[in-house]
This record gives sequence, structure tokens and C-alpha cells, in this order.
Amino acid sequence: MGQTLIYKILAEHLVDGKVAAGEPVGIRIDQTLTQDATGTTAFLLFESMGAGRVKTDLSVSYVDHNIAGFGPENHNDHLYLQTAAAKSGVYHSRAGNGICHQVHLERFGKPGATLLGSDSHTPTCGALGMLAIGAGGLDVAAAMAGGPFYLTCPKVLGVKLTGKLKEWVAAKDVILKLMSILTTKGNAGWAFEYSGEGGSELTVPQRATITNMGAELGVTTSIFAGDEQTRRFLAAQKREKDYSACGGLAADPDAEYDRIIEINLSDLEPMAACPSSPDNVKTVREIAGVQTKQVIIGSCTNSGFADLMMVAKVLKGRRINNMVEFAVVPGSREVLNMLAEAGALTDMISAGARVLECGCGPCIGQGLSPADEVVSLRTFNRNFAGRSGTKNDRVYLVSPETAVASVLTGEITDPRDLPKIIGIEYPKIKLPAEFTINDNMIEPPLSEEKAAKVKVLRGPTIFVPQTPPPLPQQLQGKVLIKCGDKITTDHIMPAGPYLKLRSNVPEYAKVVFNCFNEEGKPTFARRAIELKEKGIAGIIVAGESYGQGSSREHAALCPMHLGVRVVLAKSIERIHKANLINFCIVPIEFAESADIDRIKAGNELQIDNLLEAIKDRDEVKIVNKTDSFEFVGKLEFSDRDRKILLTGGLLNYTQKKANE
Ligand code: MIC
Ligand code: SF4
Repeated sequence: MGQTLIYKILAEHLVDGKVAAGEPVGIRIDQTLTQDATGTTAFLLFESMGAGRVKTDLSVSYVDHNIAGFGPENHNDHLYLQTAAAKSGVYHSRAGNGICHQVHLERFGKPGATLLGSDSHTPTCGALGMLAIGAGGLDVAAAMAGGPFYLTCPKVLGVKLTGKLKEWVAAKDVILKLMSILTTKGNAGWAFEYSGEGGSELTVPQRATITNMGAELGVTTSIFAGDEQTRRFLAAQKREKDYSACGGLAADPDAEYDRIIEINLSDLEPMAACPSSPDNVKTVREIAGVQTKQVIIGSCTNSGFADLMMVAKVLKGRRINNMVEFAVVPGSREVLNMLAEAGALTDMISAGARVLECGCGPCIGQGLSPADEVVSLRTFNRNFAGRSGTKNDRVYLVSPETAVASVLTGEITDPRDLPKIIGIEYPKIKLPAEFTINDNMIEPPLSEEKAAKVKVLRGPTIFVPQTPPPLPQQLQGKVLIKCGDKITTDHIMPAGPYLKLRSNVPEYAKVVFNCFNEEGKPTFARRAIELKEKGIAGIIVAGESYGQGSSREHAALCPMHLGVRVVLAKSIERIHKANLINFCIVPIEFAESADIDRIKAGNELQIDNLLEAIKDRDEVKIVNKTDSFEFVGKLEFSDRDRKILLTGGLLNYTQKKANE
């Protein structure tokens, strides 16, 4: 039986375990990426490991999320990251150079290699034939220090793409179609491998839109095999040698997949994810005519050269609807420079676009929050309620084609109607044979001698996170909150105006579960701290797919700071579960889902012999002392997970292993 591409790359990098679905495996990591919002913690923890210089082939620290600079926090973080990178042999991509995933695709990603990133959209580089995985900052720090990355070997789903995209139908519509079939929950433990003659027609940036939004499906990674498209893209980035080193690596023709889905690209039409989940998908035809007052084109999903050139060509000589606020956020300085060279920037600005600096910006609630209840169309990947910075937002996720059509009409418009409305033919954009390369804002690693002289600047707003206390043998806890299904890390740890507190856990922890705090009532943080002071453990109870969305480990670190020791849910998403374990919060899943209905906020729960259960049992008995009944929780852990929990989290575990 032949092997899938994902299993081939895993096997090539295997240092521990066996490549078989469901088995725990440890793999060697060739490259890492961090970004500023998760990176300060990652670098602080990396420093605590005392590893000195990174042991990977290449590590890059990006500054892209928090770049507005209101108050000193952002710049303190940037200076810390810049000097910490210089000290540890890491590339540093400065604020304004672009979004980590876009820049990594352009300048660093490599077919056949492994990439671990402290951002959930790291699989974007799967578009280059890389095995690219998102993780918490602590896991990335451990990989930077040369340790393997541990994961559960995923099942592989083959997505066979046939046919050809029609005019005005985009790569975004491919992934939105998949979102409509598979939804945001239930895909943990899977990885996606794209193939088929339809796939070979897609360019690397189109593939990147698809692999990027695999994060919204909740899969471990997504990949396209390196092929002629990959070679051409890398050659245009003057990096053809990165292709020849490991390109052409593909699945065996008789590779066996755990499941296959076939999508005929010719059948697709423009799609939109409606408020407020990426899987609430409808065709644009179904929702056409809905008035919009804001359109934004950007984010790591759709901010490349071809996307923005197409937008510029449609806008050339035209004027946007005067009731629509319109912004364009180029994904990288390379894209911005090339748009300027091609005159495309002028076309967009003349039509009425506001051009923002290259970075995450509005995607993570850094500006351009929409007015209350107005419809905002964005080419992003997430539309979780409130993520835009407006509590009652109505964000739709669409392709750049749908976005540009709608910005002209002021209502959601199927772009296939544009020829009729404005008499334009579809401006198909060919990728340039050579991109304009300028790495002036990427600082390469220093020599060891020079690095030794660097003084790491740690401003007063940066605090080293505490390590967790050990778990008790008998856990006495209280349910602090009971929430429903699909709780995202944005619900747990809001970004927007609070994003700048990422390097200050005690301050940031004050807004845990802020969206559920009610005016005049004690906040989640206040209630948790009161319990902690009494020596009672905080417990979070949730439904399915708890912790979906981002990789932000603050969604574990801040609750840990507040004394949360257990998350009890119907199911927990992969990255978040790993983060909980890393910060010594015990993730327990209900053996019987219906038991959740018997638990209320405020209930007192007790777990006897917790440590013994973690050591080697798959189940644990939980007593509801308030309502006098017992129920069973599942402990689905690898041996390593068990050891980490028993040692008081990953940092303690790593230090213990180093001492041994
Ligand atoms: C996101 O898109 O939610 C983020 C912000 O990029 C996060 C990382 C973070 O919270 O810093 C992600 O996707 O992992
Ligand atoms: Fe940045 Fe948005 Fe991409 Fe996250 S999803 S990396 S916030 S652009």
C-alpha cells in the first residue's frame, strides 16, 4: 500500500513513535515561526529553557499583529523580540514587513520540510508542500530549543480537486465549500491532502488560501504536493533551490486515504460565511442584495499580489459606493511594493480605498471595528462574534472577487454579475515571473560572536509567566462557568483592545471570558481569584469543540493564573488541549455527553485520586457534591501528556528532563 505525502514527511522527520493514525509521534522541526502576539511568551519561555541559540535550520520572529503602538506596550514587545531574536540566532521580520504567513510563504517556506508556528494559520505554508503545523508558543519554544514536536498522528483525508474554477469564482470559494460540508467541529485528528488535476491548475497563493483556512476546519494541517506551480513560485521568489532540494515529493499513486472527498471546481460558485461562524456558509446568490457599509480586503487568507491586482483592475477608473467604508490591507511589503510599481495602488486609492499598513490589522480587531449591527464584508478567515471589536458585529467572509463587486454596489453582490453591472471582463491575473524582492526589513541571524554581545531589552510592560503549581491528589473544585458548543479562544481570551496585554499575564487575565461578563456582576476573573484564595480549584464546563480557533496559549495560561485546574467539555480542539496540558490544566471529556445537562455553574465537584488517574487511567470518577451524583470523565492522553501534567506543565517537564 502506498503512502500519503503527509505520512512520508512525518516518517522522514520521525524521532519518536510510529506513523500510524491515532499514535503519538514526535517529529523533528526544521523551521519555526512566531509572531509578536504569541512570540513574547514563546521567547520568554525559550529564555527560561536556557537553550541559548536556536537548534532549528531556520527560525523567524515576525511582528505583525500588534503594530499600532497605542501606549508603550507594543514597542516594548517589538524591541524585546528584535533583541531576543538577535541573541538566539533567529531571523526577525520587523513591524510593517507583513503578515507572518504571507512573508513565510514568500521568503522561507520549503517543500518537504516541517514548520511549527505559534499561530493557528501556520498550515498556510502547506501550499508549498511543507508539513506546517500551528501550536502554542511553549511548544514552539521547545522546538526552537531542538526538542521534537509531539502530536497525535492524524488520519489523512484526501481532497481530490477536479475541473477548473470558472471566472469570478475563487480559491476562497473552494475552502468555503469544504467548510459548508465539514463545519468547524469534529475534524480534530485529521489532516487534509489536496490533489487532482484541478489542484494542479491552482497557483501557490490560491493553494495558500485553502490551506490557511484548514485552521477553521480544526485539522492538524493541510498540504498540496510540490509541483511545477511550486517550482515556478519559488523561482519567481529567487528561491528555486528550495524547490529542487525537496520538491517533487508527492503521495504514492496508490496511497490509501482514510476518507476521500471530491470537489469539482467547475461546479463551484461564489460563497460567503455568514455571521458569526466560518461554517455558516451560503451561496452569494442566496444573500445577494443585503446592504453593506464596510468592505475590507486583506488578512493572511487573501492579501497576495494576484488578489489585490484583480481588485485594482476592477476598480480602475471607477468609484466605490459612497456608503461603504473600504480598506485594503496588503499582506506583505513585497505585495505593497509591487502594487505600487504596477500602478495598482493608485487605481485602488483613486476609487476610494484606504490602504492600511501590511499586518493583521482589522482581522484581529486592531482598528476598523464596524458600526453596531452593520454588515461588514471581509476576505478574512474568521468571523467569530465580537472578533472585529464590535460586540454585535455582522461579519461575512467572502472572496476578493465578491468583496470588490460589493464595494461598488453597496450590497452583497455575486461577482459574476459584474460584467452586466459595469461591463467588465474577468481580469485574470497571471503571477509574475519574478517578484520584486526586498528583504530590507528582515534581519538575518547574527554570528555567535556578535550575538553574545547583544543585550536583550525587556521593557517594564513585559513579565515572565509563572509556572503552574502541582496538581493536588484530591481536587476540590467549583464550576466557574458553563458554556455551550464551539467556544473559541476569542471567547476565552479576547484580542482587540486587550491584545497589547499579551506580555502581562496578570493584567490580561482580568478579561478572561469577558464576553460573558455581565454589568454589575463579578467578572469571571474576580470569581476565579476568590476561589483560588480559598484553595478551591476553578473548573470550566463546556460543550463540543471547546477552544476552537487560534493557537493563543493565553487561553490556557491566563485561566491557569486565575486558578483554573480542570476543563470539562464534550470535546476539546487539538491546539487548545495541548496548551491546557502544557499549563497543567487537566482537559477532561465527558464519557456520556448527556452528563453535561446535570451540571450547573456554581456546582462543587470533587475528584479523588486525581494523580493516580492521570498516571495511567483512561477514565476518572467525578463527584458532584452539590447535587450528590457521580459521573465519569475521559482522560485521553499520551504517555508524555501524563508526565507533563504530573510534573506541573511543559516548562517544568522540560527542565526536569534537562536535569536528568
Ligand atoms: C488569530 O487569527 O486568531 C491569531 C491572532 O492570529 C491567533 C494567534 C494569537 O492569538 O496571537 C491564531 O490564529 O493562532
Ligand atoms: Fe493575522 Fe488574522 Fe492571519 Fe491571525 S488570521 S495571522 S490575526 S491575519
